[in-house]
Amino acid sequence: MAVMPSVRLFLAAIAIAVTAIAASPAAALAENHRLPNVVVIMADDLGFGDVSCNGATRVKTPHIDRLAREGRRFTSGYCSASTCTPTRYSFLTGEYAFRRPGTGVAPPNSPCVIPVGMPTLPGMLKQAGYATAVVGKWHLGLGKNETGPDWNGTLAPGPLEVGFDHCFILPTTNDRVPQVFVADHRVNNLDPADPLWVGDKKPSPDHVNGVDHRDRLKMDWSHGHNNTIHNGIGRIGFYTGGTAARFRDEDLADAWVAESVRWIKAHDKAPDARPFFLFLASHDIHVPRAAHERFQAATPLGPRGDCIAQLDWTVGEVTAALERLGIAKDTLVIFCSDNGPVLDDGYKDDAVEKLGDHAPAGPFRGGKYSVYEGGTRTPFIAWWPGRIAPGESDEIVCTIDLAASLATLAGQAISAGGFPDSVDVLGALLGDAGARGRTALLQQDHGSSGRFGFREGKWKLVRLPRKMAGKAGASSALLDAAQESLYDLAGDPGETTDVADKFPDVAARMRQSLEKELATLEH
Ligand code: NG6
Ligand code: CA
Repeated sequence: MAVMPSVRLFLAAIAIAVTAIAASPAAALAENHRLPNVVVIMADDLGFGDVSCNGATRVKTPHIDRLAREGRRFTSGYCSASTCTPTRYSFLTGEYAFRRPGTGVAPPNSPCVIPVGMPTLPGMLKQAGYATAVVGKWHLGLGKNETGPDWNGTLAPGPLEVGFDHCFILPTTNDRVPQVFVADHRVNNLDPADPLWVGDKKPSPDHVNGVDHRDRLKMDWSHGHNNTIHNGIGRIGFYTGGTAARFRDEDLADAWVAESVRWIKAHDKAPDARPFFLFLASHDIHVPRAAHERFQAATPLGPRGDCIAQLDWTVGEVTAALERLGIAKDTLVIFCSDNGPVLDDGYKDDAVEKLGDHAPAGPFRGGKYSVYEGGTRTPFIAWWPGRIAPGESDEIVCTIDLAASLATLAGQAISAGGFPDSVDVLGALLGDAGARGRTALLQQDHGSSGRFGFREGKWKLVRLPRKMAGKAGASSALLDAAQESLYDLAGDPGETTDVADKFPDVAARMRQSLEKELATLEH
């Protein structure tokens, strides 16, 4: 039957409407009868310039570059802090970490720093019907005692009490004790006859914990990383026992890739086939940098380069698994880092000696521990084949924004008081026409130093305290008379020239906005 012109027009109009709907996240749901999966791969201490899609030449990251080529690469993508614990706290809670004291770099026996009952990103996704898991470095504390959790019993609260269904984690960082995996509530492979003890005092005068292979990795522990030696590498903090549970540093990435792929697969084949959220928190390229033997000498940059190669492999394995399972088109992958780069972070591993002209922070000033751009402006890529068009964006997006953005993606209302500092930048992440990122972003270091960065559009205010209050006086340090500088990032991305005197009105306006944020310490 011939179609009447008016009917044809009508059908064309429906086709346009359907295409428009299909481009929205809600339509992705209608089309697939389920919400998209979300995988966040967070690297550790990876700088903006450490990946070849951001300009590195002496190390190649083909798998990360592929995500950038096929997805959206952000040139103003940030984490919220220039150290690990606060960035992870903010990523999971949508709250600036400086607002909650005790969210600085967590020690080996730290209790869980996210209060149970606080709205979290994984908790919100669970509400929306997602299966949720964290695999990798946790570094947000376990248990509730200041003296540490019951390492031989139930480790709670932890990931499972703040929104994850499953975890397979390293409790802190690998330069801190203990070198064991925690699977859900227990230390994996722990032999009850050989209990695990973790503490901050030397347990015996001759404590070295195992055979001392000081030369094996040519690590130098002069910075205090020599409390305990395990696998030939010195660590911060003391531990004894748990021998069967201990891993080899070289096997961390393999274990986490295997567990991530296993969990994705098990979940995808589950009869209910719920959408899933996987937070894969790689330990690469944090110290101690002991990549698997097959990555050793992969680049001319020494162990730091080996770990970049291992991280890139990790990304490749996870994306390959999504493709093998035929679910890449139903999965949003975000690749990011927890803070900017550092070379010598307590181990002499040739990172400085073999650096050459490699620029870990790219064109930016500073790195880990800094509130200059290099501390928090880090690799940031969003990949979702068939939904995110290939491209590049200079919109400001931050790991702290994933909470509010993914709430929109999952069609979830945010509970009262939840995600207070998280901005919905979903449109910018997906590359929707005209969608904008943040207008302003606060940048912190570990949180109580009084140092802050504040970016608004092209302007950047750096605020350093004139005098530091004592450790206990975190709040007075925050509000102490400060020394400020202003940079125009458009013409001076490297923050070399202070223009505060030239643009006093801009500086004053930004100071006011920043102080307004700082005045609210805790919600
Ligand atoms: C520092 C450690 C450093 C690293 C950092 C945390 C020293 C001298 N330095 O205290 O090695 O562990 O804490 O890194 O002990 S982060 O990426 O987890 O924030
Ligand atoms: Ca880190």
